[in-house]
Amino acid sequence: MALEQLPASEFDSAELDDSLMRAAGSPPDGMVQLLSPDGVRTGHERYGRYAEDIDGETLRSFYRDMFLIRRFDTEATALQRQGELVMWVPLTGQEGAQIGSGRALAAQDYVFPTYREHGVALTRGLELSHLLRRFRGISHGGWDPREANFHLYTLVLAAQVPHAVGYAMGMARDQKLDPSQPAGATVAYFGDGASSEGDVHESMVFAASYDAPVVFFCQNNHWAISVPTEVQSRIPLANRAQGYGFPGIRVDGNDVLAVHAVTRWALEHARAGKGPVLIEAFTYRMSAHTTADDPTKYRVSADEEAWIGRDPLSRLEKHLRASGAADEAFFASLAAEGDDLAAKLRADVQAMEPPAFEESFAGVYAEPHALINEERAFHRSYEAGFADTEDITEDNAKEAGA
Ligand SMILES: Cc1ncc(C[n+]2csc(CCOP(=O)(O)OP(=O)(O)O)c2C)c(N)n1
Ligand SMILES: [Mg+2]
Repeated sequence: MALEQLPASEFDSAELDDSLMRAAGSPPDGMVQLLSPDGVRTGHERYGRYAEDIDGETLRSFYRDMFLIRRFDTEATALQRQGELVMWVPLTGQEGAQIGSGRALAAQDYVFPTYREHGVALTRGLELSHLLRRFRGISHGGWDPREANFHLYTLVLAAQVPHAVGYAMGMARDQKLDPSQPAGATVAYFGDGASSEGDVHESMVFAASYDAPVVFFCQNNHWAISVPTEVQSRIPLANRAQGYGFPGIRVDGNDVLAVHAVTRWALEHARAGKGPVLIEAFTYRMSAHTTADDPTKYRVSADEEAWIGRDPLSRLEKHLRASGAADEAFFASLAAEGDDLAAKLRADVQAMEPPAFEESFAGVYAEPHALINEERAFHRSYEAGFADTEDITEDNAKEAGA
């Protein structure tokens, strides 16, 4: 095909039907919101009561979490640019969706994240530098998922969603066997792009059939790398839940309070054995897909600027200042805390040691496994083949007169 015959862009939005654009891409009526972009707190007939007890102190702590994870994200991006990380996946813009939902979790709940859920990791108390181990290329995982009920990052789109359903079914059965244990639920995080994967649909059918205690939490950040949401769905993603027979809620993902309220409701619903819920958090990926991506190639800056006006941090800051819940000293001390966190993160990353040989093979199966034994033996002999490489390099250098 001659170059001039190629379309200017793979997905020309102008060619898409107007109603389709409205359905999937722009904020519709009926989206749950409890904090307007100007920082004004409002109510909601159904979900408002799930935020009634959120006072100034809790709102300050929501802000603190969002601020610190954004600072963490900025530092991780800088570390990648300086060659300390192989790649980084920024979360900027999605702090409200992640902190709001993460802070609704109970200790016994279990999270299945994608690769971008740094904010949720913070709410689970995960040591943040551990998130960077994989991106430094020194670990296949980086943490023990059982310690904070936070599964390893999953790079294969939607692969974690069936896991979340199966785990939820197991939790429900365990709880039946031992009713003294608190009922728990799982949360399956995935993106608007991943929502097109068969794994998500199979999971939803299965979860509905067995009333699994799972919350499907879709962050619609408008992009799957360079593909806009409009291409993934002709209807709002939350409406898909109806087809599976369980509730679907579209929430303003940049409103931490609204996200918190609907997630609390959904988790209660799931833990009570009433079955799954789909939450679509309507948000925006304000940064690149990863540090290997250049969004200027496929989206216009006017869109990015419009979303800056809906920033989850500045809307809560406006509310905290206007309501008198936080003063200048609060923001100043938080900025200092963020800088300390960034400095510690940098030091931790630079001090990271490569993993011990055995570690790469541990944790794949719960018990010893013949295949793993074979692979470990192969790699040991493979690495042994390089044993004299250093000497050879030194000899070559001597010969070359270095
Ligand atoms: C099964 C599979 N197909 C393709 C990819 C390549 N890929 C990585 S991220 C991505 C886009 C995902 O978009 P979305 O689900 O909206 O999540 P986001 O990155 O926006 O958080 C694609 C296509 C992959 N990792 N796994
Ligand atoms: Mg996306």
